[in-house]
Amino acid sequence: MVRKSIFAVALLAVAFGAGLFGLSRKAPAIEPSPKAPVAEETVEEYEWKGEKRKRTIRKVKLGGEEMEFVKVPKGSFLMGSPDSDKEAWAWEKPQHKVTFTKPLWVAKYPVTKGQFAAFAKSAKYDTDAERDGKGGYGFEGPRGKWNVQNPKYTWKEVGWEQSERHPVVNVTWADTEAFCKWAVKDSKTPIRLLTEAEYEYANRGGETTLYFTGDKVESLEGYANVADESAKKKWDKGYGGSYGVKFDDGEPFTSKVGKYKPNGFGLHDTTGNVTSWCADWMDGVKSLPRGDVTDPAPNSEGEHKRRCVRGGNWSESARLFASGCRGSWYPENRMHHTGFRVCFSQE
Ligand SMILES: [Ca+2]
Repeated sequence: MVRKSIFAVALLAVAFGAGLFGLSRKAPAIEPSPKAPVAEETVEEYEWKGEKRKRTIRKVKLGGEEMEFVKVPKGSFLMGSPDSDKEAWAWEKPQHKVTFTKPLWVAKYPVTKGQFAAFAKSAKYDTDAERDGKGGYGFEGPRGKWNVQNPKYTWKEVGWEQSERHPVVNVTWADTEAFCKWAVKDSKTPIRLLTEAEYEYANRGGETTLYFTGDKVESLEGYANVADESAKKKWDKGYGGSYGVKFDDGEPFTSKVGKYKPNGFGLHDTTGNVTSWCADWMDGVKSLPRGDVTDPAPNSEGEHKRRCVRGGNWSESARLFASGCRGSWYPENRMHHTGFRVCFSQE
């Protein structure tokens, strides 16, 4: 199922997308955005390739705990893969300039199992995998099949040990939407999924290389949880063998968020660990927009069959970690390698 990822374009019309909040500001009489409490900002140091940098953090109270958001500066970047990249898919081109006119607060990590548990408990929410009886995907070890669908697999159980700090998986797009709606209400902050343009901008962290760490996949060592040597030892034959990246990141499956070093903007796990659902629709094989765009809304074109995903995960390797790589799943897909990250726009 993973490999069926048909990659395509897509854009907009998500109930809680950037477009809606943009609209809300222009027409507050219709549905005003929630008034977020003034969150305290703190500055902390992190290291990017040996250089000391500072990131501004807002801690938003959510489900009785705090979720950290990092201020991603406004700015422009070249979205997509360059023509010189012959391995890139056609739908990653043409490269075009995207400009964001406001900073974006992006969660420092993907949503964790603990954060999702707080939501499920508070909202009395059962995920699609729990409700429809089909379940999600899991690993049947000790050296078994890595990709098995079974009703017993849900966000709670995946066949390997998960702590509260592991990223939540086995969630559908609708599950992420339910989480965001709850989060908006609970935190009074317009929390939502990232658009794919926002995701790529945040993931690149100001870099223009193929991967956010460099032009070679090995540059991700220490920065990302990928299909690596440790995965090869754990998985059944036929997967991981010729597929894995040639370093050992110590994690055959998902890993606790923040285990690896952050990117240039100070965000962790933007590549690898879990693939992230994005707000856009992405149907068929389409190219990226031609020409420059500013503050693009999530794509709403196409047949609305598939939602965009970004970032690559613990079960994938090489090209799928390229910052310009675009993928999509059916919104009802629930997989043990896909979770989500949230953000909110600068008020
Ligand atoms: Ca790994």
